[in-house]
Amino acid sequence: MTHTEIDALVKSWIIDSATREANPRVQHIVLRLVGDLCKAIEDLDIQASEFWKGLEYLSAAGARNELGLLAPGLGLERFFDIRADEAEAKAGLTGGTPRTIEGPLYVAGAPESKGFARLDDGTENGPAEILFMQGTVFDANGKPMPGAKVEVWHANLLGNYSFFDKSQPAFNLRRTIIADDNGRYQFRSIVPAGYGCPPDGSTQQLLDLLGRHGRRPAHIHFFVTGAGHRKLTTQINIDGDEYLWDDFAFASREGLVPAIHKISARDQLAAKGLSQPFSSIDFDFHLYSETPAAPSTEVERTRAAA
Ligand code: MBD
Ligand code: FE
Repeated sequence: MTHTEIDALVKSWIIDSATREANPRVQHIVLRLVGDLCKAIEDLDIQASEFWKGLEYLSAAGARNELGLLAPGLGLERFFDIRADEAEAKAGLTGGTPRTIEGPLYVAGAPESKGFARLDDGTENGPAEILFMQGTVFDANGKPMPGAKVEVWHANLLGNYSFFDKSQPAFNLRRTIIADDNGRYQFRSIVPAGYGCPPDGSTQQLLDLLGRHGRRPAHIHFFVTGAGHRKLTTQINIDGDEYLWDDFAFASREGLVPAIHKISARDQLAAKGLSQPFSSIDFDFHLYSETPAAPSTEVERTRAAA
């Protein structure tokens, strides 16, 4: 069939068959997606068995709750970031901290504290490198933002996230820190390890067929919010990771790889009450003012809550 014939046929199925009031946005999107799929079936001569294999794949991925992992693995979550960047550039917003994807592993409701939090429960103290990370949240005018909210979450030494990994205590390596009177935040944690897709899962199954790995470099996630400002969703990467520029989720960005310093001077250890060296990262967040000129950065999606 020609594409024109396909368009007419799909319109008859999706639009002309309506007998009741429809949601026009849903009609528009479904028309487009079904039409594009039929054209792909035609152009690529996709066989019925291949089509059903694809549906079964998506069913299995959904049943395993892996669609939120598949999306970044196919670059789709990154694509929304590229578009959000374009929208902000068009609205004249520049100079803020780069965004990068949320990923599927945020959990709402982490314990909240002012200025400082310790994220780890100490159980990985032996093999782990202690990490202190600190900085200032700045508003759109470059002024510190007391009261800004820094939500932080990251993996443990096995690359696993609490809540999804039931062997960790609730909210391990997850906290909400309210910036202090100087707009400063600081936390103590451990330097995380990189993440790997479940080897027996749906996402890895497809990655294997694509000849790809399912690894992410070690990283730390953030939501940063402040009154009158656009929500920032971002991550920092741990410099030196072998996957730093080879992330299966395409989330590494210039500007999100801060220097990580090894601190071993006696007085600096003493100041932290430590007897072993630790790593330190300084990283500031720069937010944009809320504006109707660019779509909201508040993404509605179902998130876990513990
Ligand atoms: C992660 O930790 C993550 O951040 C993403 C985007 C995908 C899988 C695991
Ligand atoms: Fe992650």
